[in-house]
Amino acid sequence: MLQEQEAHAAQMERTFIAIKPDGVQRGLISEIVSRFERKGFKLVGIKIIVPPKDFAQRHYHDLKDRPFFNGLCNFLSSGPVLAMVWEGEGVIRYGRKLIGATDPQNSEPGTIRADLAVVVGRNIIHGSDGPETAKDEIKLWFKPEELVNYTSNAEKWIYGVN
Ligand code: IDP
Ligand code: MG
Repeated sequence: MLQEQEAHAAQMERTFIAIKPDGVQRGLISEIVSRFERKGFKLVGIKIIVPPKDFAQRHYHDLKDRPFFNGLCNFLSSGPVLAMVWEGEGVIRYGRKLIGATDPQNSEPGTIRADLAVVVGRNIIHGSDGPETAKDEIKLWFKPEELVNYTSNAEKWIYGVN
């Protein structure tokens, strides 16, 4: 039993997920949050903010040489963004699966972008693409005290570990 608990604890991860201004304006918050929640992932941080342009540039710094970088940063800072941290086993990789491919035209049906968006420049949601980016993005968007550590009553049913 202890081994199971340790294995479970070792696989626990956190990822940064954000609903971009298009998703917020289109009233898709509850639809998107519910997909992560029903899956069994745990919400440990959430806030709504309009990120300043320089903050958007920091968030997307990896893309600074791409032709769409300026438009992308203008867009991210054009309205409210719902910033979240989700926790769970494999949540970084599986979160990306729930989100779907970057271009909604190529995302698999059933994914958030396929079901709810049409073009790459308005693909409604962001998710960290790996453990390092997850760590950096969580640190950029949230202060440590804004993240909540708690045990959900559902966890033993989700993971089969007490
Ligand atoms: P990701 O959001 O799936 O991780 P990235 O390649 O990291 O995709 O790109 C970040 C964001 O930049 C995308 O979600 C999308 O909004 C935007 N983007 C990516 N490629 C293009 C493009 O070719 N034209 C316009 N916007 C793009
Ligand atoms: Mg990315």
